[in-house]
Amino acid sequence: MKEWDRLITVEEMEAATERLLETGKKVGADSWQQRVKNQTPHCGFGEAGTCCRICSMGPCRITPKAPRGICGCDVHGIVGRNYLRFTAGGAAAHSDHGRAIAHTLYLAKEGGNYQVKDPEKLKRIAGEWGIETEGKDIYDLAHEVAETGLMEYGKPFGTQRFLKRAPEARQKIWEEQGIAPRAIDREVSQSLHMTHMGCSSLPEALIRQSFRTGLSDGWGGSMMGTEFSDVLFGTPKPIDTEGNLGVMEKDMVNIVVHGHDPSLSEMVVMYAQDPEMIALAKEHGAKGINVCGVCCTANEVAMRHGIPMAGNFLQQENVVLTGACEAIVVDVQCIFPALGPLSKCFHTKFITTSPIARMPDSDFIEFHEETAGENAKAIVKMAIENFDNRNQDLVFIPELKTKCTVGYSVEAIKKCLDGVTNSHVDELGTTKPLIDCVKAGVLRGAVAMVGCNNPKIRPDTYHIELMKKLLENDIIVIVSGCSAQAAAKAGLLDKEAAQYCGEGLKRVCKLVGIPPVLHMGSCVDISRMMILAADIAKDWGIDICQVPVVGCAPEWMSEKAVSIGNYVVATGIETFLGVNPYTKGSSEVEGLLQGGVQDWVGAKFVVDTDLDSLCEKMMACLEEKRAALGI
Ligand code: XCC
Ligand code: SF4
Repeated sequence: MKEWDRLITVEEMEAATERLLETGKKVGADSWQQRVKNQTPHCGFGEAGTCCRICSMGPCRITPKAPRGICGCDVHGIVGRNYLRFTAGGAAAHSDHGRAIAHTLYLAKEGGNYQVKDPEKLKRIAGEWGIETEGKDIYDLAHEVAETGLMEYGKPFGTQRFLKRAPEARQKIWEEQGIAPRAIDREVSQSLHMTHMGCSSLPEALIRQSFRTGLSDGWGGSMMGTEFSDVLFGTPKPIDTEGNLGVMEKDMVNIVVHGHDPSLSEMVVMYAQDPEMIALAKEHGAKGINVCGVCCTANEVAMRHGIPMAGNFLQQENVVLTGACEAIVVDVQCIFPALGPLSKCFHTKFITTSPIARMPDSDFIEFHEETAGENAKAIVKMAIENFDNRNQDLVFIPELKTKCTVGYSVEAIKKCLDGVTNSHVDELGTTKPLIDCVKAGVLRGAVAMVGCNNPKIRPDTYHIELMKKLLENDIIVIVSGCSAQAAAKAGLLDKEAAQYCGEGLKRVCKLVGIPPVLHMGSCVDISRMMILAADIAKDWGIDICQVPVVGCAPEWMSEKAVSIGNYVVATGIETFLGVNPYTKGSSEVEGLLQGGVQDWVGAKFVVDTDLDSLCEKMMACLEEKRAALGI
């Protein structure tokens, strides 16, 4: 065994949390740790997915004595419908985020709050979509591409434009299986229709629609979210930053950005760097302004500006518990309503900004693209003025801090690879050197580690322990979302972490100059992973399901994660889950998701709540794929 001595351990993080919870007790704060206790044990029907409340004859709960609901629906129909609704919720959230970004792109203008930072990428997308670029003003083009993107949500005919990015074999599978996604809103809406009382109760139909809806997210809404964010804010390139709670600064105004949509956080970051604002902070006795991030927003601003990452999902209360958070500014998704009452126990301002995420006990500053500058300035100012109210006696910032290199977009990864081999093929680069490493066995394969924290799993342990095991076995890891932040907090995004890898991966990291865990961004950026997998398959001349790559969401919790799981599997990538998606109650639904769908798309879900066996199964799957390729 290697000595993972440079890493911050889960035990150290837990000790820090314990200390923070003591502060919490002093001020009478509630915590998720306490609420988990209050909620345990969970409802068995809910956990198995066997409770139906989609009509008011119910709720109907399936037991051996009552095997059907009042309408006669059996357990498989109920579990399948619940699963599809779960998926639809996730796809709706992700894709609505994508829509907001498309809308921001539509409003971009020369000299405005939002500008086109990556015109090349914009032109490339226009080219893919058959939009004329010659002689067009870049902002006219931005409007046209944004409008075309917005139409992807509701167009009456055809399938998602980005599907063409997949290898042809994959596109054919989607067509033949009837899961090529049409307009995004249509898939979400059809999912709700199919699960209305008295519609679908056939597991196969419900799972197919789950896949199609998921695909409309991964290859539709999320992909637009990612691509348009790159156009507006720049395509990420490797950049150094820091992770874990120690990134908060004792003597500065701390503004924590949390949520998902970079339209808000980009502006907050910009105004926090404004000399006028810094001067104001100094007037209030602070040394300056420190912006740091939580959840996916952290990933977005870390990748583009090197803003430090304070933590992931289950650490969101901790940032307030430090007593040093002047404002926690949120947009949408994964925000604990608990932040309202918690912030009231401190001087912290809990600032909500989106009509989509309204919460009690918050200051609501509605954020509009048109007035983004003023809104952001007001937020930063509010935080600065609040520095006066900080109670220094309550301040405790754990001394946990790591070095991280983040920002590995597909473009950046290819560029790194190009640098080594001088194999510069075209402007977009190639994945061939990576493929050669995999073929030669220097790398055994890749794992895309994604998703959230969930109190059902000791926070971050599965993410971190799985990554360590994989690295030791020469398996490169790409990460996004809260998994990326687990890696950041531990120190796995540090290039120095290469020392812990197997010999092959260590060599690759040194040669290419990368950390062994590559930060690919936020959760919508799992679309980057899809593009990478597609490009590898195309460069290799095989379909995605043959590539030695698997997906893993060991601590997932959100509906979005289920939507993601569906599109990752439907893209042909075997997906390993450490938490069951409320399907235990139906042998038919489980049979399909964890077996039958293999015949549709060449991949399936593997659910295993045991860390070691989850890891072994992943590695075995990669080895099977290698064997099938004869490598
Ligand atoms: Fe949310 Fe995206 Fe999950 Fe983290 S990983 S808890 S979904 S912030 Ni998406
Ligand atoms: Fe019960 Fe059927 Fe109504 Fe569901 S749809 S609550 S199973 S009667």
